[in-house]
Amino acid sequence: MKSRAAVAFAAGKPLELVEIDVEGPRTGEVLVRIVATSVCHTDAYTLSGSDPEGVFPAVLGHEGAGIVEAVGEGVTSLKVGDHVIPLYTAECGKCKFCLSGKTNLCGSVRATQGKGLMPDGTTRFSFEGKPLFHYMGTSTFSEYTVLPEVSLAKVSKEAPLDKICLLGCGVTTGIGAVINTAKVTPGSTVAVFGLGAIGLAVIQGAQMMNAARIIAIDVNPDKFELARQFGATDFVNPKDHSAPIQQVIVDMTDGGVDYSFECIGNVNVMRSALECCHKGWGESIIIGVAGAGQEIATRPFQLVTGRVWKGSAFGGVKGRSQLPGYVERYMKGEIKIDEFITHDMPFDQINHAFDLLHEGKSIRTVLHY
Ligand code: NAD
Ligand code: AHE
Ligand code: ZN
Repeated sequence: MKSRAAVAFAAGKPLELVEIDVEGPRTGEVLVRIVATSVCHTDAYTLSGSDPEGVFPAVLGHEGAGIVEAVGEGVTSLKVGDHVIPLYTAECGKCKFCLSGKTNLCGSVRATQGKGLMPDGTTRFSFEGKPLFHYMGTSTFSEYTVLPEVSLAKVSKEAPLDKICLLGCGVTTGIGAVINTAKVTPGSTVAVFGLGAIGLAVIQGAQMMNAARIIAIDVNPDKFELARQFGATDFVNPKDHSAPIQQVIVDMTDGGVDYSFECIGNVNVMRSALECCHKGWGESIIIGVAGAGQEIATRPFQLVTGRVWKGSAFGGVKGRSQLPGYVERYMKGEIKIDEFITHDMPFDQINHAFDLLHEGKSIRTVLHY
């Protein structure tokens, strides 16, 4: 079938709006009509060429929501008409990872997903007869996309797809990192570095966990007002200080924070986030994605003296079993999503959505097909 899509033909170039060919679902696969998708910084990161797994030409996009259009042979858990959120972290329920009870990472499709291919090693997308790669197992920048069954969470039909698409990445990642990865305790002091959708969702999660003090840190002061609305109590612009930012935070908090979250993808800030943690127990969670070749550094003494460094992917959330609950909580007003959506536009304005993100003018832009 034909599908409208925004194709990344090469790193560092704008997406091109074209009509691509999409092959039907094979065994264990599902064809989905994406109704809405948003743009996450990780899409921009891969498009920039910094992602070691970035392959081109590809159909990017991983924060979407849609409706099942067709199912391949052997698909039992989904049927035509079901509402779904694509998952870049699959959940097969059977692999060593899924059975470990220790992680949300799933091994079932990850190897081929990282190569831009379906689990059988081939692609369902092509343009002018030449193959296009998939991305993160989701490729939501095509109106019709094919995913493995294990990469789809079935959600309530009552929920608006143009809002819950944000649960495909940003909102879930931030809230989940607080609840599942850090397990923030009531009364804690929390520092959040970077106030895009991820950082704001961390603030929302910290407020849900009754943190006493939430310090919002960004070099763009325009982000502070929304951070305040999500529950931040203190606001720090590193540009206003000559001292290293970790020292500023340590001085503000009688020795450091209980938890910090890096939501930028900057390895220098990751160090600051660790070093602003309290001696003996402070934990720092890396959420930001750093470019190829980048490495983190600190004095080992920081860890010897009790600080803990952790990372979080998709907020530690198991998509198929737990995302429907996030949708329900949004419907009950317990999780905010609408407040992240600063812009709404037709899908063909997708390059503008990338520009707004780069310029620091948007939190999330929802694109409608
Ligand atoms: P974003 O671009 O909307 O937000 C980043 C924010 O960081 C901006 O407000 C920017 O002003 C701020 N910033 C930049 N440099 C800074 C600095 N030196 N000090 C303080 N603030 C600074 O991005 P986003 O969509 O919120 O994504 C944030 C990061 O999280 C990205 O690296 C993205 O790839 C990553 N991410 C990771 C996961 C995961 O599962 N681990 C999921 C989603 C996104
Ligand atoms: N491809 C990159 C790594 C990218 C990465 O870390 N992705 C995050 C999700 S970002 C969503 O916006 C993640 O969940 N990683 C776990 C996984 O299995 O990919 C690289 O460095 O190769
Ligand atoms: Zn993302």
